[in-house]
Amino acid sequence: MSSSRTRLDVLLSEAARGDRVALARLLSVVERGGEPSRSLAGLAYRYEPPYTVGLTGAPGAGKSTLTNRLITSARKGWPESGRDPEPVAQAAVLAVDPSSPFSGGAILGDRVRMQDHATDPSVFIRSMATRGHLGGLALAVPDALRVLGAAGFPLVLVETVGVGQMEVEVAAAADSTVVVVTPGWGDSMQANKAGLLEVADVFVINKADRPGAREARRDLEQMLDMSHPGSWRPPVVETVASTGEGVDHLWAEVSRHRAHLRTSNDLGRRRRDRAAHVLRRVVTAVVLDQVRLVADGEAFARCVREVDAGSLDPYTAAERLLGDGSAWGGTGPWHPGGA
Ligand SMILES: Nc1nc2c(ncn2[C@@H]2O[C@H](COP(=O)(O)OP(=O)(O)OP(=O)(O)O)[C@@H](O)[C@H]2O)c(=O)[nH]1
Ligand SMILES: [Mg+2]
Repeated sequence: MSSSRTRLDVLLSEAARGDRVALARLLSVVERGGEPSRSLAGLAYRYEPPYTVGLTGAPGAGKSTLTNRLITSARKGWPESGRDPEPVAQAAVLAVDPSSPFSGGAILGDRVRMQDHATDPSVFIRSMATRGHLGGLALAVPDALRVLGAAGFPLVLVETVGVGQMEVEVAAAADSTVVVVTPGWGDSMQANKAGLLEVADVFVINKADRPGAREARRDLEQMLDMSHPGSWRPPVVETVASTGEGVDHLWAEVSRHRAHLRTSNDLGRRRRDRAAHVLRRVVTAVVLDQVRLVADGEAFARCVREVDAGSLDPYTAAERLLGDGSAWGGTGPWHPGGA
């Protein structure tokens, strides 16, 4: 075991014993990417991932306020496990902003909104940005979840700002995905309604104290009527996160979804699909890296000159560059335009 890996191993056991500084360090390793984050993945992926609840929605929809309340409900335990559910010993919150590489502003705002738990040692709150992780947040978030799992967190809430494709992808790294909308949401999310519908396991109409909640519900139910009739129809829950109204009900629906995933075997299938998705992304990122390496080389420059001079066509040139497969780890000859 290399020395950096030993150091990570030590940090991981410290984090598992409740050392929050060690845990924060490990998540910084994930964010920074590179060799250390690969070593860390080698350790963290051996552990069971935490149960992950994703919350996504437009900026200002009330996700952080809702997350803050949801932790309180969640700590009481999973309602579907009986009348006196076992409390969830500790929970973590990851706040992710895919639109910005640095989330300093978001950290501050989220800390304020989640201050109910700021001094609670069994709640860990952290903003995530990517500074160098290969594949960006789409890979950094799953890695961070594994680190939290290895540190012994049974439950993680992931708040993602935004409703674009990237945000939806980050949200889809969750076991249960909660899509947060507000009254009058329809117009602002026209572009990606289909994407949201695809990932939502539970819909929340937050700010239900404002006019238009009933119309928003009608809109959502209509959309759900027209979409695929799977075995799980996403429930629509109304909440007022600022007062906490409806939040226990929301948690009960999340819990019901978790029970559904378990009894239908969908949890295993989802996690396998996600592993395939993550692996595809890693392979893509590695291949692109190799392409960059080839394109920066002297042989490539020589080929460019020859193609430019008309003494070589680009296909033969590519074959020459990749032909013996050495650039791909010796996996055999490359054939342009065919499998
Ligand atoms: N009226 C009303 N206001 C709410 C409700 N929930 C949250 N707010 C307010 O809405 C504002 C935004 O709430 P946040 O929780 O920061 O929303 P967010 O979705 O996390 O925002 P970003 O992380 O910036 O995307 C705050 O001023 C909250 O107090 C609600 O149910 N009703
Ligand atoms: Mg927020």
